[in-house]
Amino acid sequence: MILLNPRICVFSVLLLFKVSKVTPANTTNTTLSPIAIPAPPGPYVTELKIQVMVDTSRPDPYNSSEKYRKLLTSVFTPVLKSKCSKLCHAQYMPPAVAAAYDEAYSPVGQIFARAQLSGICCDPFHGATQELPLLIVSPGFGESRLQFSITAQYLASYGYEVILVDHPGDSSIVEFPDGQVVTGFSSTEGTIPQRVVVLQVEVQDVLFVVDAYSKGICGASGAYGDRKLGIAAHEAVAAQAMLNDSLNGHPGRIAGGVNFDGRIYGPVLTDGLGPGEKGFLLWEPASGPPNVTEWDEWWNTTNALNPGDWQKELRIANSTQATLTELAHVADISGQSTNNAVELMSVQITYTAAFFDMFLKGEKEPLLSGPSEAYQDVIFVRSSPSSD
Ligand SMILES: *[C@@H]1O[C@H](CO)[C@@H](O)[C@H](O)[C@H]1NC(C)=O
Ligand SMILES: *[C@@H]1O[C@H](CO)[C@@H](O)[C@H](O)[C@H]1NC(C)=O
Ligand SMILES: *[C@@H]1O[C@H](CO)[C@@H](O)[C@H](O)[C@H]1NC(C)=O
Ligand SMILES: *[C@@H]1O[C@H](CO)[C@@H](O)[C@H](O)[C@H]1NC(C)=O
Ligand SMILES: *[C@@H]1O[C@H](CO)[C@@H](O)[C@H](O)[C@H]1NC(C)=O
Ligand SMILES: *[C@@H]1O[C@H](CO)[C@@H](O)[C@H](O)[C@H]1NC(C)=O
Ligand SMILES: CC(=O)N[C@H]1CO[C@H](CO)[C@@H](O)[C@@H]1O
Repeated sequence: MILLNPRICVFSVLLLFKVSKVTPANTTNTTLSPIAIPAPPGPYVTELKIQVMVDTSRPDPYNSSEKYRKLLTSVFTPVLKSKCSKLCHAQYMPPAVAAAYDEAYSPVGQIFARAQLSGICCDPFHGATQELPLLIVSPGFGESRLQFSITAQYLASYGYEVILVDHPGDSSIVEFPDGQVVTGFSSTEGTIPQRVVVLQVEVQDVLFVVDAYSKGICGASGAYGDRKLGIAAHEAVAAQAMLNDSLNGHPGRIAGGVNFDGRIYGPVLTDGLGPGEKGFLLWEPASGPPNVTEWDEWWNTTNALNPGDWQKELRIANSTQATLTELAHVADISGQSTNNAVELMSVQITYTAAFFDMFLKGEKEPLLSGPSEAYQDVIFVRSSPSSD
C-alpha cells in the first residue's frame, strides 16, 4: 500500500476523474499540407500522450479563480521498434498555440500549424516499462513546452521516459485538451527579480511532477520510487530544482541536470546544487552564454560548494541562440532557412543523451571526455576539476 504524500494529491481518490485525464496526441489538421519533422535516430519509437496533472496542495499562483495548480504535460514513452505495430504522425502544436507561434516566429505563413512529429507509435498504449529512467524537461521562463517537443522525443528515442512540463500563466500560451487557453509572459519580458519569483513556481511545478512520478500518483505514467532521474531545461529551473530536491531530503535524486543556453539567477547563484552527487551540463551557442557574469558566478559557486560534482560547459560552433531552439529547427524543415539547425540540434541532443546515459544508466561516455573528430562543432569551454 502506497501512502499518499500529504502535500500532494490528498484528494486523489475523490478526484481521480480529475487528476488522471489522458488525451492521446491526435489533433492532426487534415486541411493543411503537413510538414513532417523527421523521426529521431535512437533505437526506440515513442508513444505520446497529453496529461493534465493537478496539484491539490496549492492554488494557482497566477489565477485566483483556479482552486488548484493545474499543469499540462506531454509524456513521451519509448517503445521498442519491434513491439510497435503502427507508426503515425502527431501535430507539433494544437491550433491556438500554433497560431500564436506562427504569428510571432514564422518567417512565412503557417509552419507551426503544419508541423508534425513523426515516428509516434499509435498502437493502444503500451505504457511505461519503468525499467527505463525518467527525464523531466521544462521550457523555463515564458516559453511553451511544445517548442521542446522534438528535443523530448529525441531523448525518449534513446530510452528515457520523458515528461515535458508546461507552466500555465508563465508559459506564453498553454492550450488544454478541453480547449481552455491560458496566456502568460513573453520570453523576452521579465526583469531578473520577476523571473526569480516565477522560478519558485517553476520549481514547485517540477518537484510536484517528480514526487508524483516517484509514487505513481496524480496521473503519473509510472512509480519510480527513489530512483535517480534527470532534468533538462532552459534557464535556471534545472539547477534550482536539483538544489531544492536535495534540500527537501532527496540528495542526488535529480542526478543529472542540463541547461540549454538559458540565464541563471535565483538562490542557485549563492547556494549551489545542494548535497548529493550530481552532474551538470551547460550548452551555449557560438556567441557564448546569454549572460557571462551570471554563468561565471554560478560556476564559481558550484565549484566551491560542490567540488565533487562533474560539470562541463559546451559550445556549438556556427550556432546562434536561434539554431539551438526548435523554432529554427521547424523553419529549417519547412525550407525557410539554411542555418543547419537540424544537424546542430542533433549534435546537441546526442551529447545530452550521452550525458544522461552516464549519470542515469551508469555508462562510460568517451564522447564527453573531450573534443571529438566526428563532432568538430562541439567545443569544450570548461570542465570542473572532478570531471577532467
Ligand atoms: C482563471 O480561471 C478561471 C477558472 O478556470 C477561468 O475561467 C479564467 O478564464 C482564468 N483566467 C485567465 C486569465 O486565464
Ligand atoms: C486547421 O487549419 C485551418 C487553417 O489554419 C484552421 O482554420 C482550422 O481551425 C484548423 N483545424 C483544426 C482542427 O485544427
Ligand atoms: C528552494 O531553496 C531556496 C534556498 O536555496 C529557498 O529559498 C526556496 O524557498 C526553495 N524553493 C522551493 C520552491 O522550495
Ligand atoms: C548579466 O547579469 C548581471 C548579474 O545578474 C546583471 O547585473 C547584468 O545586468 C546582466 N547583463 C545583461 C546584459 O543583462
Ligand atoms: C569567478 O572566479 C574567477 C577565478 O577565481 C574570478 O576571476 C572571477 O572574477 C569570478 N567571477 C565571478 C562572477 O564571481
Ligand atoms: C564552423 O566553425 C568552425 C570552428 O570555429 C570553423 O572552422 C568552420 O569554418 C565553421 N563552419 C562553417 C560552415 O561556418
Ligand atoms: C498519433 C495518431 O494517432 N495520429 C493519427 C491522428 O489522426 C490522423 C487523421 O485521422 C491519422 O492519420 C494519424 O495517424
